[in-house]
Amino acid sequence: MLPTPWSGATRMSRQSLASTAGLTAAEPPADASDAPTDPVLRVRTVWISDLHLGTPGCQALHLLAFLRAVECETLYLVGDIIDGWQLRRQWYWPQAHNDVIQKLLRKARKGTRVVFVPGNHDEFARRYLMQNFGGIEVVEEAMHRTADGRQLWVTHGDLYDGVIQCARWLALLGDRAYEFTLKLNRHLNSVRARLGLPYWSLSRYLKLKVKRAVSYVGDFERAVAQEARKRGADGVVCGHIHHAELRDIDGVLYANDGDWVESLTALVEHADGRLEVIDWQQWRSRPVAAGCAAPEPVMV
Ligand SMILES: [Mn+2]
Repeated sequence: MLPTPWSGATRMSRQSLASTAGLTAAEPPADASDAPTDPVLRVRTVWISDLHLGTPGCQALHLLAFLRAVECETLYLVGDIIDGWQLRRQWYWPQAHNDVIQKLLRKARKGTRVVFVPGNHDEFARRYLMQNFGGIEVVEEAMHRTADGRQLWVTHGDLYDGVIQCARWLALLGDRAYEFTLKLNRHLNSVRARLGLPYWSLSRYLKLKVKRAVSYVGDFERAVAQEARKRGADGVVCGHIHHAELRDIDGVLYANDGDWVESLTALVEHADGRLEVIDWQQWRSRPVAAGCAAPEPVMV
């Protein structure tokens, strides 16, 4: 007899809600012997961003698995949750994307504090700041206090992105261009071959792009860290550049929760205030007995 895939997570959810006093580190359930092997990640806080629901790129099934496995007191949705830019061009909304929304609403209903900080792709939500949708708070930015007393400023980050700030049209173009590039690349070389042209080195072109991208990422990280310091925060939690990270930048903690398009990552705060980047692919395949931490956790 097989248990339903996530019955374990549901049972644990009730248990931990009943004993959230300190949300102590994960303990095996009393009936561990016959419990399904699905892991449960019990933490104080979770930050996820850049889900890009409404696009084919969104890894909704992995995201659902993560949302089912994780339990927290507070869940921050750090922007680019629903991709309004792409939905306006073409409607794409499969069942799994609906399921993600339902899961988020359900968490809010069941007692998780869910806070939505809109990003640039879901900037339409910025019209509804300070409102509440089915228990989900919509705020422009947030200040989170960790269990060990640190103040973390929570923002999507696009407002500190030079490209987006200086030329919105360029950013929109860039988003579209990225999609096109993927399609174009497939056809490009067959066309060139037909025209009798030699193979064009895509890799050389990309290397050049990456070099520029590295300095772009560095600029972005420094800009948000500086802004956090201005606000008197000890650190910043953001998303936007689809690259999970946890490190110190000139005495300010820079935390990026990554994305659910490519990297499938989240940022979590443990009961004691410790922060960790969860790589979902790695985490779900780790041995269950190992407790809460990922195999090689990055912690600050
Ligand atoms: Mn963004």
